[in-house]
Amino acid sequence: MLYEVYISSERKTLNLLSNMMQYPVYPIKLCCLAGQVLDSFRYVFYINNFLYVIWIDILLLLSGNYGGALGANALAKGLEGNKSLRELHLQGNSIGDEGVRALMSGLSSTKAKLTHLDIGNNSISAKGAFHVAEYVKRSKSLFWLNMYMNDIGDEGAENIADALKQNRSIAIIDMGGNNIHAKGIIEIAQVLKDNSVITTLEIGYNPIGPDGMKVLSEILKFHGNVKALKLGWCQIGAKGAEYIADTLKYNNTISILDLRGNGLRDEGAVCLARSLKVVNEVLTELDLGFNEIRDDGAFAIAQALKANEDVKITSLNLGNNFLTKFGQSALTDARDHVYEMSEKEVNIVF
Ligand SMILES: *[C@@H]1O[C@H](CO)[C@@H](O)[C@H](O)[C@H]1NC(C)=O
Ligand SMILES: *[C@@H]1O[C@H](CO)[C@@H](O)[C@H](O)[C@H]1NC(C)=O
Ligand SMILES: CC(=O)N[C@H]1CO[C@H](CO)[C@@H](O)[C@@H]1O
Ligand SMILES: CC(=O)N[C@H]1CO[C@H](CO)[C@@H](O)[C@@H]1O
Repeated sequence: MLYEVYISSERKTLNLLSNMMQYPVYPIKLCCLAGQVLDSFRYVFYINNFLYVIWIDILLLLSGNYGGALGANALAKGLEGNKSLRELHLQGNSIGDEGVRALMSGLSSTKAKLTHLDIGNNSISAKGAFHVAEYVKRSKSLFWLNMYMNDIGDEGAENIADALKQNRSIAIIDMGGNNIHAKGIIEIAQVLKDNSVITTLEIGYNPIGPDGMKVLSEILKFHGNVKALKLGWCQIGAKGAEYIADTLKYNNTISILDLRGNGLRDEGAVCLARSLKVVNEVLTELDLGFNEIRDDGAFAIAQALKANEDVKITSLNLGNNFLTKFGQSALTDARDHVYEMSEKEVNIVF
């Protein structure tokens, strides 16, 4: 197994090393064999007969190295008792449910204050999600959790939701591509009723459908502090667009909204345009790529941009839709109009 290791820039040894070598040496990125670091999360080496010990801050197991359950076990053992590690990136290493159980157990007993954990693409099912949830409940430092491209399903989502209700350190969470349906997303949505810490929620590539979108939208109307909401390829359709468009009319915090690949069509685009017309001072980036939107949808959005002096959008993606040159020039006109009226630049892609 090959690990990429990033080393603390704070340690005395590094300063020493820096002096020795007459140039700043950090942040250092080393590639080394697993065995060299796994036992203690230190990296030991000699320069000019001096022994250097460096504590490891960020560990990244290169994707596709096949860490497997065994690798995760070894890693878990190394974790126990160590304080230096801050970030663990293990995406794409076939860790599986058994491996993740060992790993979470190691993380639970380590003194390290882990802030970033990436276990994306690791064949983790609801069983594994249970162990992740148990760890999340106990962690006081975890800020960023990435579980994309596993298969935790609705049951796993419920476990994670349960953990997020109990503990409030995670601000950025990615559960994209986990076969989560409306049932699971409703559990996650409930968390937001009483959580102002989560600011980025990525749930793309989950078939939440209009029903999931409805509940999430209702809750986001009055609750939570989500600034980036990523819902690409969630099968929400025009109906789902109507729900989220309605939410945007209320006071909320959503600044980045990704609705790519949701079959919104003109109908959905018109709903969103209606909201853009009356509000939204917060929304700055709207991504509507891959949505079968035609000229009518583009006209509606162009009109909304012209009509709303307070609109704060700086980036609007309508790429990979069905616009002709008529829809495109309406959008270009709207962009020029906004610039003339307010000197605000809107970057429109089609
Ligand atoms: C997922 O991980 C496997 C190795 O386990 C790798 O071959 C594959 O490319 C990864 N997929 C993505 C999209 O990263
Ligand atoms: C909406 O937000 C503004 C500014 O944050 C605040 O003054 C206003 O009271 C809020 N309105 C509602 C209905 O929450
Ligand atoms: C800094 C720290 O906690 N270091 C410990 C890491 O783990 C080894 C054994 O696995 C201990 O000997 C170190 O003291
Ligand atoms: C940051 C935070 O909320 N930490 C809490 C996580 O949950 C444990 C157990 O419920 C608490 O002890 C922590 O204070």
